[in-house]
Amino acid sequence: MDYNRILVTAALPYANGPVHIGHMAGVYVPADIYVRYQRQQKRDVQFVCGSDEHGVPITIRAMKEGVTPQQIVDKYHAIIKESFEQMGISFDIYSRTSNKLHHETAAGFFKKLYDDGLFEEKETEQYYDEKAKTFLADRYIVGTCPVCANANAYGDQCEKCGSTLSPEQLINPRSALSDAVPVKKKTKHWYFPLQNYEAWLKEWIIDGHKDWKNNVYGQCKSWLDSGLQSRAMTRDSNWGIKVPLPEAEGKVLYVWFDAPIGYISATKELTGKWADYWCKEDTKLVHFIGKDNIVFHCIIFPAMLRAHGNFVLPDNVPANEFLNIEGDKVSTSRNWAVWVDQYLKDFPGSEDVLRYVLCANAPETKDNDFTWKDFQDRNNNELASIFGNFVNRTWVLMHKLCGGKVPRLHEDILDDDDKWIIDEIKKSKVNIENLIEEYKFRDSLYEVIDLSRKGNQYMQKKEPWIKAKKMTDDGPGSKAAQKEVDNCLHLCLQLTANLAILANPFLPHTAKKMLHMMKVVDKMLDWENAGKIKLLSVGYSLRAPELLFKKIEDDEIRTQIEKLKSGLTKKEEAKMEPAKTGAENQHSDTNKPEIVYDDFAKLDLRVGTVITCKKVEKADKLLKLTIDLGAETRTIVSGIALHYNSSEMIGKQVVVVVNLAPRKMKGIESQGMILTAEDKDGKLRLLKPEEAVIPGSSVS
Ligand code: B3M
Ligand code: ZN
Repeated sequence: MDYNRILVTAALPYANGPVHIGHMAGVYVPADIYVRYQRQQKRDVQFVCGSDEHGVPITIRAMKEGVTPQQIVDKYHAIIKESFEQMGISFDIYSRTSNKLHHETAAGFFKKLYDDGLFEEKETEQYYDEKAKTFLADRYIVGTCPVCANANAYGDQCEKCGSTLSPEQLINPRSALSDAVPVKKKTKHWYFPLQNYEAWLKEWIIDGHKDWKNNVYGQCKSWLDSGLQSRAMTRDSNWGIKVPLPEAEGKVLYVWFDAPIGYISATKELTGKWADYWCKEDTKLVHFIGKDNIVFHCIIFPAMLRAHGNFVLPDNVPANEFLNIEGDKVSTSRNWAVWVDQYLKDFPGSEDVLRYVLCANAPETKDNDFTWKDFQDRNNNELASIFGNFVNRTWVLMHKLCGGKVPRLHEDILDDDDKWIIDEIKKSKVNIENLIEEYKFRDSLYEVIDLSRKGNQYMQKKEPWIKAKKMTDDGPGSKAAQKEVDNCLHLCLQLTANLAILANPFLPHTAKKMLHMMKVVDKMLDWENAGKIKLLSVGYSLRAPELLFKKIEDDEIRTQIEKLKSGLTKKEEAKMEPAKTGAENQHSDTNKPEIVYDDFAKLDLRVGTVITCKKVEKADKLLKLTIDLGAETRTIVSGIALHYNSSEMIGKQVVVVVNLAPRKMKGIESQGMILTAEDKDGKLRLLKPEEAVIPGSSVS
């Protein structure tokens, strides 16, 4: 299908805190690269985003800061917007879901589905806080995690072990608002029957979108394979968009119902032609998101759009995985994060360095790690030493040997090296555009740097500074030498102009500086100019060189690492230490009290062999295994589904704690626990004997 316009959306960040580099790497930098490239292609593209200002994340934050939700969203909306602007994330609109237009649009959307009879009304029992006189959303209920015994697990998730939970599973639940023991109370809600769209979704995604990234397609498939269910689209709360029904006092739209409609409202706010982008079949709709948003963008929102009718569906949802920091998961509660607003204060003028590092290291196919050392290395060894150095050498030599003007290209003496570099420029353009169209931003950025590397190689081979010595002789060689110097610098200058075009999607601030040095207008950045070697006219005088990238010193990096650690408690810092030396398991907990042998001997650990293994339905992280323990077989539910798939588990030997009291998970009784260790990427790895042993062998 040929498209006539492109609508790009980037996930609406919750206005409950500043954005960190994980958000940037996963969503906003790739989206911006894509959009800038499309604009250079002169395609009709709009880029919409805004703050997500509803839902529990906002009210929780307000509670923590002791202010109103409105104060929270006003504060963080401004901070986030500013960070995006400074980082050069070039939204056509950055809106917010508290806008009147959005409230009307989302409520209208709900009303249409309601009027069409597409919701199910259900009365259920939910936790209620009698002290605070309010129903408690999952996040407002805390209690002990049934999986890892963390005393502060939330009603929807345990942040310590990552298990997905429901409030009923928590041991000793209590209200996060008042500490009261919650009671069950009846409440009515409107449910969207996703199962009615299952057959259609299967056809649309499983058959129709094999082109989506593996991580996206795989997650969708696993959701669809385990069957869809009705999902409540309303909540008991007074913060959000009021449910537009007279009997719905005290109820608001579920934040994941209203937030994606925010893309539509933002487009409405942006242009009177919003319906072209949302309703015409020849629109290419692309959602840039992080992996935790996949189900909402690939299943729930498309089903909503389909139910409503008259909307286009996403052509692609290039979701990224997560970016860890210094070997550990980003955690806003532990302040283990690099905040963009802070970065911009500490490294003014280095927006492109961060864009570069985040793209070069983007978690496109798996979780990836950001380290300050890698940041420094990439800046110093790639941006400064390769890209910056090439441009700077070209400029200095052109001023010294060609009077500050673009020299002629003498076609009669073009040699193989000249032809090679001309060819490389052309090839890079084609490679970069193909890779960007396929959402492979890391690889495309690599091509940009590689082209500048080739520029350096070319110049090194040509050695214009040596030839320049002959230019000062009066002999017959002087003219020939000048011609060779002219050709080398002519081509290096044309290469620089090409680099500005090709680098612009990734490094827009740098491209702008390069345009200034070349004294050319923005128009030169049109993509159709890339690959050409007649961008700068002969005789045109150019400005003095500007420093594109400066080296980052060790102490700047040290300061950042200290800053990162300063947010941690002493206990957490002690835990981090081994990671820095690389000596031991970085997560080893040095804080558990000493035990005597008898304590250890209480554990009955045995080696077993996995006989069957199946994914637990409606649980992202759980696998159900049957394990041969020699004298018996046992059923064990283990939270390793994100790290092992069921087929690869079969036949593996594992270490099992067999005398652990059984407990139910998702309705299945788990009769023991499998031991794992976490590797540096946060992946769980099984513990197993070095060589196979007889099932049932005890571990001591
Ligand atoms: N605010 C979740 C998030 O920030 C949510 C995205 C909404 S996109 C419509 O991860
Ligand atoms: Zn837990």
